[in-house]
Amino acid sequence: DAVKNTNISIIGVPLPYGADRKGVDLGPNAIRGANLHERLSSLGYAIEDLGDLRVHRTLPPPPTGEKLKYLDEIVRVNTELCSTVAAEMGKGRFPLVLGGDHSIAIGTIKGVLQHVRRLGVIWFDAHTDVNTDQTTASGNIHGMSLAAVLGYGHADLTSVGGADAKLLPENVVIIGARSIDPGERAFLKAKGIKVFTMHDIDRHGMKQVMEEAMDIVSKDTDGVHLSLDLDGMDPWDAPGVGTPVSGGMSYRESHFAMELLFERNLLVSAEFVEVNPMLDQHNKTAVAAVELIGSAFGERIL
Ligand code: 4U7
Ligand code: MN
Ligand code: MN
Ligand code: MN
Repeated sequence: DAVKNTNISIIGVPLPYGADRKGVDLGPNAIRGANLHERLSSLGYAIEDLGDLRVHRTLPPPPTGEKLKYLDEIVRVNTELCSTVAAEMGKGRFPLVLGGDHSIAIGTIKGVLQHVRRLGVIWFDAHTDVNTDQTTASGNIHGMSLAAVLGYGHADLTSVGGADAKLLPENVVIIGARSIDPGERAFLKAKGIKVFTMHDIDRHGMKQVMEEAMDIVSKDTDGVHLSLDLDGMDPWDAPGVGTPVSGGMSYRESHFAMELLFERNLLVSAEFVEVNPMLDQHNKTAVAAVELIGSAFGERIL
């Protein structure tokens, strides 16, 4: 009745380029500042904080209409993240990655895949992040990361950590979606990816949604990764995100989901992304991230 691995390696990735929005690079330190270490230590985990990966601070703005903005730097950072995550898992440690924008899921997941070939993924998000260079309207790579780890999109993105390491669509579930682009809708349908939308959460409740989701991601897999975009929560509770969408998961719904996840003991790795302190109110979103992490690692009300 605990996360199997009690040795956690924290990896900060202050990457803003996938969102093309200033401030999300400050996410890792905002999360640390909301007492991440203390929360995990008091739960009995042994923490090692590896600090932040190096990200170039000054890059020229991409040309207008660019379909893959800041591709080279995003690929460079994700490649480094992939090796870092793989190395920590090689030491038997649990990688806890702090974003940064959601493009970092590419490096995290590709790194985890080096150790857990049959990997399940729970993708908490208002969005589904399955655009490709062919379908994107924004050119923002944080909207393409799930497609990339499934093996679709620009070759520079899909080949991070090796093109043949990829997720299978039947091992992925998306929870909390309420903003899906037309090209993404077609992709999700074609690949048969299970999406629990906000409508499904309203209709069936978080308990049933999480039970079904965990059944799916644990079937024929050897571990589960949690990729949690804070914009999955309602902007009332998590205002510090670059692409807020109304009607999200409530404070309790999202906590309850994490508590249920802990009970099933499935996680081998996790990342919390898209915290933007420049858009936040009183560090509310970073605090929410730390509270969700606490619940996912075993914190209980009583
Ligand atoms: B996030 C969007 F068009 N789909 O591609 C896009 F709505 O990681 C948003 O979930 C992507 O925050 C959001 O730009 C990416 C848009
Ligand atoms: Mn999102
Ligand atoms: Mn996302
Ligand atoms: Mn976002």
